[in-house]
Amino acid sequence: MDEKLKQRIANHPCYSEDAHHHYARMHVAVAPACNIQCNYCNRKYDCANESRPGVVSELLTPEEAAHKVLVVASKIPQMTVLGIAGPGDPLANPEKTFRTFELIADKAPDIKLCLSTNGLMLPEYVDRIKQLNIDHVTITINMIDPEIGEKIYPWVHYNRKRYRGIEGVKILHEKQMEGLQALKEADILCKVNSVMIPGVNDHHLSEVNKVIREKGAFLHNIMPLISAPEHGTHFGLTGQRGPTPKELKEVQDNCAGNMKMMRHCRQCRADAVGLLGEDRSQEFTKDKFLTITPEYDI
Ligand code: CLF
Ligand code: SF4
Repeated sequence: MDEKLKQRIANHPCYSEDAHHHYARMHVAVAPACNIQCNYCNRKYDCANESRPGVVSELLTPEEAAHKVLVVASKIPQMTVLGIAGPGDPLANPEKTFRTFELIADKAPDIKLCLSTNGLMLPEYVDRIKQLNIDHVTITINMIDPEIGEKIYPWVHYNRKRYRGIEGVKILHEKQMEGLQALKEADILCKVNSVMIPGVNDHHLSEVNKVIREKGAFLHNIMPLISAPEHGTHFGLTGQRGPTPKELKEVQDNCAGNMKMMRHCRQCRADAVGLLGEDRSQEFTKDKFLTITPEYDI
């Protein structure tokens, strides 16, 4: 890896395995809406593309979010990255998401900005992402074959219309590929998350890996499906299981010869705060951070 690239990931705990021991990230939950349906998601909870399902995050306005970032930065100096990852899809809430990034770029310019999306609206926003100097974008790509996608996504909402079944999946797939390409052209680092769903896309993920590698993704994070009936997701209710640790490792190992794999993901909350694997979100709930330090009021 060249020096410049090393610098770009040096203090990002998700993009650099070394960094995750020393640097913290935080998420702000400003993006409630979503434009697709994943069978592993129940909208009452955080976006399971990047987050632990079954967790409800406290929604913030962009101003509250910026306030929170300043408070957390003052208490946790190792906090280097601010991510927006839900609880829905950040790019299905573009005003809220970009307003938050703008405020933070203005008030705390040293903090790296990070974004996670299902990719449907990505081609439309790559220029804006570049302008705001957001150098890390995650796309969740679970398939490159719409027939497999049909088992994962019942519908996609695009341009004010709902597309069911394979028609919707084809749009999603196209936009994900376009988005990935556009990130590459804009020289923005891209991580791809794939949720491993046994019997659905487990054997397909090596093909996903091949395509995203060819298109220039920097890192691949294969995450296990977490499916519990009490979360009320389609997969949870139909008894779809997640992979065993051994099955997950086998798929990751299979792809590892080809590109850099992320293996230290902790499937965070949409309002996570702290080192990966450490959950300090309860120290910074709205009632706490808004009253403790009113001087950060935006
Ligand atoms: Fe957040 Fe995601 Fe950015 Fe990291 S998390 S938006 S890339 S700053 Fe990291 Fe958490 Fe795994 Fe995500 S451990 S769920 S990969
Ligand atoms: Fe849920 Fe995220 Fe999928 Fe939207 S993209 S349906 S919030 S898991």
